Amino acid sequence: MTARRALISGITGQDGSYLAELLLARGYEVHGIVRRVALHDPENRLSRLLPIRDCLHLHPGSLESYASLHQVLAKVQPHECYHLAAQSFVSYSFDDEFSTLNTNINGTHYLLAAIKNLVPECRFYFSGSSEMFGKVEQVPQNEDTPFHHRSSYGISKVAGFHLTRNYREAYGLYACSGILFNHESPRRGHEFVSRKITSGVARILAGKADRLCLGNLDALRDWGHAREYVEAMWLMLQQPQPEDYVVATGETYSVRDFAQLSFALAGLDYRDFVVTDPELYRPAEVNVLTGDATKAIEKLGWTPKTGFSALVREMLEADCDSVGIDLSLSVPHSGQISHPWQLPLAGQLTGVDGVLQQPGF
Ligand code: G4F
Repeated sequence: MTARRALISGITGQDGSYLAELLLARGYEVHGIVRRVALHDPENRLSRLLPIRDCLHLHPGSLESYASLHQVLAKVQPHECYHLAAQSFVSYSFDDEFSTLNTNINGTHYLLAAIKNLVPECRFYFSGSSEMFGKVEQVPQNEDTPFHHRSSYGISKVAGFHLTRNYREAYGLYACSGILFNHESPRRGHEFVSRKITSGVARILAGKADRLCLGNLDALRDWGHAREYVEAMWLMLQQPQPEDYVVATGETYSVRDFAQLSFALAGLDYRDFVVTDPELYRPAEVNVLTGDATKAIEKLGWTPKTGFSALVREMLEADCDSVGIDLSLSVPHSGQISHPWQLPLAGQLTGVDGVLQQPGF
């Protein structure tokens, strides 16, 4: 039997690399769309893929060019297409709305159109985002929660979500969106707050920095592990019918919680090192996100496994390793959803309204 072919846009990123590993393990022939320049600079631009590089088929292409995407689709003829590529840094979308909107909306539209024209049987996954809920109109957020985006990034994701739904309804494509809440890992880009914090703590421990500048410490996020979230993507494309799903842990913590725990695990007090910089605040903030993944849990059989403290610890350990520090952590490691208030922290971790958060499900 010939292997199923999967095509991933954004294969070089955090999610793309985990998804490629998952698909290879499941026997897929895995293809990825990458910028041409990446093929000439693999050490830097394909760094997350280096261990599996020889098992992948990489094709040059750009979200800004319909012709290039058409060419790749025509050549690969995939059974499944995972569209993960985007300008995904919310802050940047305030600096350049035009490129975020153009790249993200057109890229999604081009891929959908090429699939419709060339391989209409191909199953399509779109990476939606909890940023679509923005100024939330309901807590927790599920598939029925109205969108109230707060950035051009959020607008671009809402547009991609509606394009995906429209291609499903108008042209009969098997096309669905995952509405993914924040998901992190040691492979997270350094521009995102989680990695900025854990790599910042590692640099402080290594004597390479003496402070960490952050923006809004009170923003609340629902943080899960990226490796588990890509499993939900795959499950979405294995169902009898295409549908949209929220993917989240149901637990919410603040940026301050993240910093407090990271520093505490390193034996430090975040208040001695964290400096807030008004320049890092966003013109329109998403204050709180909490996902309700009941539908994914019940219909896909997906469950979040890594809790907040295990996630922070894994990221911190990896960043410490990379600066040559062996962080001998004394706190217990269950690997399951765990509750940071069980950890020996200097202060208490607080969630919405200052109340310790309970699991959402
Ligand atoms: O880590 P962040 O930049 O992630 P954000 O904006 O929540 O978006 C991430 O998750 C979305 C899913 O919900 C994805 F769609 C999106 O692509 C991305 O992966 O910021 C998290 C929070 C924000 O409230 C921000 O204001 O942290 C706050 N923050 C405080 N100081 C900071 C900083 N964010 C960054 N990046 N850098 C700071 O210094």
